[in-house]
Amino acid sequence: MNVKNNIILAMDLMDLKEAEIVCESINEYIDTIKIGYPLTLAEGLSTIGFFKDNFDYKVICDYKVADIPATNEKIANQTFDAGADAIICHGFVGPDSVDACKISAEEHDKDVFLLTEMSHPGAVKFLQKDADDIAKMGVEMGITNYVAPSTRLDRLSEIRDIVGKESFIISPGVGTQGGDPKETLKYSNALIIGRSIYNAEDPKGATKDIIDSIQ
Ligand code: O7E
Repeated sequence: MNVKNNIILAMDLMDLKEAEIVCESINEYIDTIKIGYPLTLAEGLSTIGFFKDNFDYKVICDYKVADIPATNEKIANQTFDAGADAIICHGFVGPDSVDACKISAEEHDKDVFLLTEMSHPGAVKFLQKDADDIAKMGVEMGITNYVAPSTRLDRLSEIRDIVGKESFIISPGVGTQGGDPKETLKYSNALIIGRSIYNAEDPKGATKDIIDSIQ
């Protein structure tokens, strides 16, 4: 996936009008957006089409799909039928569940991202110890898109080593959660950034500052 300026906007505002205002202000810098449960539950699945029709964005649906294969398949099919370009699924549920999302993505000619280790402190308790194996599973399954944290560069670097330099890694945790944009891009292909942009007094200026800092 090509991501303009290596920045994916994590749009977790829960009002579509407010989201639209932010997107309009930073439109020249952004061509890829990640939406998740906050906005989808507040405004509906049609938000996917809204961003595609009005901004021509690539839309990554962060539904962290983590169910049995039959249910994952239904969730992924609904998401792609609504126009998503990619879906994010959890890896801890195992290969059969991940495969259901992968097959759905292939049938729709879209992408699947595998979430390895998460960026928040609590991820250290359970998820971290299995994250390398999740990444290895992804490689064995032929998955080429991954999510790994910007908040722990040693872990991000290790996951990069496992998935290889040809894989595409996107990293949340920059800014508000403490991750550094430039350091993260030593290992990652794109940054997922939410609050540092959409909560900024001047989202356009905040985005420009991040872009300047990574050049
Ligand atoms: O901290 P922010 O505001 O910049 O937002 C980060 C976004 O990335 C937010 O939507 C959050 O749900 C998501 N995220 C993490 O913060 N940490 C993770 O480990 C994983 C994600 C995520 O996006 O998962 C799938 C990519």
